[in-house]
Amino acid sequence: MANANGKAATGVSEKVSEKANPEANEATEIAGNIIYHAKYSPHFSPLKFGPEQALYATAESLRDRLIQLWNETYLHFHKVDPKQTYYLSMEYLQGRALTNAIGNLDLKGPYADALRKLGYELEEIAEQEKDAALGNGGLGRLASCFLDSMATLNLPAWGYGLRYRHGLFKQLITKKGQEEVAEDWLEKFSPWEIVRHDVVFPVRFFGHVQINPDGSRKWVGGDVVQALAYDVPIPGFKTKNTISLRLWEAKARAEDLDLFQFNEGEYELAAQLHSRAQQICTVLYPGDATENGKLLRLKQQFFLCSASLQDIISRFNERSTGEGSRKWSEFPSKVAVQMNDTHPTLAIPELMRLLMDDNGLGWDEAWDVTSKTVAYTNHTVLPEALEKWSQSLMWKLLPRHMEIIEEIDKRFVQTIRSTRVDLEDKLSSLSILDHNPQKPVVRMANLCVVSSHTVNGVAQLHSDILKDELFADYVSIWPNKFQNKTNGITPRRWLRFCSPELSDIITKWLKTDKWITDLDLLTGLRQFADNEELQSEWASAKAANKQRLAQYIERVTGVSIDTNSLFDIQVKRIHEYKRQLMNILGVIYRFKKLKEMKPEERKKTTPRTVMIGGKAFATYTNAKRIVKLVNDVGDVVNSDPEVNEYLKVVFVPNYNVTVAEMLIPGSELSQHISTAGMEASGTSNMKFALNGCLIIGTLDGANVEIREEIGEENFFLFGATADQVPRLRKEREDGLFKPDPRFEEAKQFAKSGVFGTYDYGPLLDSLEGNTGYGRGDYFLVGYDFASYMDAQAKVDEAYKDRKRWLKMSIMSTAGSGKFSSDRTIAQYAKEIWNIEACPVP
Ligand code: F58
Repeated sequence: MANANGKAATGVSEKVSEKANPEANEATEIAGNIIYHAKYSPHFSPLKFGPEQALYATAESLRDRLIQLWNETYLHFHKVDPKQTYYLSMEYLQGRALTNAIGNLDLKGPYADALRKLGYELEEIAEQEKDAALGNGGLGRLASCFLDSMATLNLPAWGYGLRYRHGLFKQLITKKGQEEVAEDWLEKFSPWEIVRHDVVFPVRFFGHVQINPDGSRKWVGGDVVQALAYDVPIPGFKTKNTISLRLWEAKARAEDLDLFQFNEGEYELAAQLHSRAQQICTVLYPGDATENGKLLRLKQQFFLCSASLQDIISRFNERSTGEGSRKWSEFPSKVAVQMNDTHPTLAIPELMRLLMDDNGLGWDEAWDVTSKTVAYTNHTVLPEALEKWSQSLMWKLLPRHMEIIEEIDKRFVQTIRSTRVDLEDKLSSLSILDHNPQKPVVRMANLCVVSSHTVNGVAQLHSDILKDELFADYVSIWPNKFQNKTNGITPRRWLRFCSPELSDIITKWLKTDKWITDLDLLTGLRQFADNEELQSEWASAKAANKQRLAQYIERVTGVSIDTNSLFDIQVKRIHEYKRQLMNILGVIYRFKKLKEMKPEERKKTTPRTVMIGGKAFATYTNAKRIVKLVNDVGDVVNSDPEVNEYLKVVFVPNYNVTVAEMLIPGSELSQHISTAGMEASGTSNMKFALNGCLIIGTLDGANVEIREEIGEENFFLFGATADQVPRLRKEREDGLFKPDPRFEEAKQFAKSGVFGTYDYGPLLDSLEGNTGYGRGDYFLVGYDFASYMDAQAKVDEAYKDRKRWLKMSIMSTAGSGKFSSDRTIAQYAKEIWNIEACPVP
């Protein structure tokens, strides 16, 4: 390397000599270890030590330590042999790992100094990292927050997922609106993962069931691919415990390449299995509009379940060496499997199959083990999101599993028939198999409920809806199976690391930083909410975060925003039930009114910057139209010289974890405005509230609990309640709905052509009429619009009173303690998994 001790091209401040030192704690040693990696774990030609090279070398220096901690943790778990939890999830939205690892290992100062010696700022290097987006939205991010809490709470736990080569698409905003581009987090490589060449399991697809002379059954034939493990270390905060997110990659074996065919020039044919194996982990959530797409998604789900369970079983058996083999009946006292939604449901029949066909257990024994091991978390009540797989597809891909599912269903139906005659007429909806002749399907949620020992919702309201509506009949069968576990977020990533300024103020006023792992301590801020000194420190931290955000917005959109305006943010997946359309219609109305005002009237208004961001599913047409509308409104409003001092509208492109870490600390108002009863929980609402951002929202999901915790006077509430929604929909159908004139005015204005030539007719038509597909305002935008606008007016008033606003902001943070994922995970551990902390000494 021309100049290993720093930036070759730009020069370096200090001479640092390379030295391998995985245990380095102090800046000079760390710098030496970084340079060692730049030199001896090279991924680039040796001439340059630019920011990118510095990132990889820095990450590798941390990885050394993480590997060491992981090994210690693994050995300790092996020795103590506690019950362990295995979290099965098709999604993890990990985001970047560098700042988080440095922060959790409590090495920020030394790493910043080390990099400075090498001529870099830590922040600059952190910026180089790609955002690992192996998930769609809230469900995936929840899984990642949970891993952080499991590690921090020293719980013996593992995350299992898939190593998608391309995570969630990158969103480009063009004249046409959203365009999707393949994401490239592995294009170079990920410095965090450790490939485990000794952890490989075969996973079969297709084939048939062979019946042996003794009556036992065996799944044979078909394609067999290999699942290879990659471990991503997950450090806990200020603890040695470092757990693992094990991601599976699909591979074919060398012998699966048909050399004869290859040499005949039949390259594709020769490598068929290789290419089919490769497809499995190519993308997150392959489009499932086609039969091929459905097959691939189902393959992904099974691949995750089969590989993970084989690994879990092998670990269970590993412990029996020397002590005689372990009894299968002990399995549930050593293993808890949590299914993150229905996506890993196939874990149920796969565990049954492995126990019966590979390990010789009888049905009753296998069922007892399985049903005491698995638990299911539901994340949605939207009927279109409840997974149903075609029976014929399942028979084709997983013939043995379909036999098992049929048997589970048959036994369940028999039990109900013999014990609950009153439920006879409910059986058609309670059974797992739906034999509807048009389209026979397997109802995955029903399979989960029937087979799991525990089923939980993700916020109190959502869990109540599950119990009272979706799963009400099951509750009458198993009253104790259903629980609530209100979601949470990790305070490390979502406050300590993304807003160090605000964190330092909190620590100063609470006189301790223990709140980082005991978030309820934030209530201690309440007593100071009126304190002028705290308020002024709070305001300057917020101002700094707003400044940083404004620079970011200008860089990515070219729009310059006023840091004195109210920063109003709505970021989440674009979905009609989340009602970004209501937000933008509100903005349109505001714009129209501003246009109509005299200049001196405008001066009396509260200036706002409305930021909206989120990805629309590639084939979700109305969601994409909403993205286009927001962008078009922004173009017009932002270039209007009369108005743009008082209103700016920005579509924040490519919303992801990293962008969230920039937006949330700089937010002052955030919108969580779903139709009541439709958002299971929401988790960004918690992140915003924790960062002292006020919420305008409906009584939906976790908003209800956030409002309870922070106080109703600190929450801008509006809208119908969940229990009113069915009646309001009925009234609409009956033609009884009378719209607020502001709503009509906003829609008319949107249609008038002021925002360009794009045809918004089809989008806005969803708000018209009383019935019909895609019409009749199913999400009640019209009904809620009036109270929404009234609440917005209250926001404008409150913002004018700076002291009042700051007090509300402090009260938001102070009341957010409940929403730590540490609390959520402690509840899962105690009330569902029955596992205990196992701290590495
Ligand atoms: C989300 N679900 C809920 N699903 O919508 C949200 O209210 C909740 O806070 C969060 O889970 C965590 O519990 C969610 O993100 C998905 O992304 C599905 C993934 C598979 C395809 C369909 C969407």
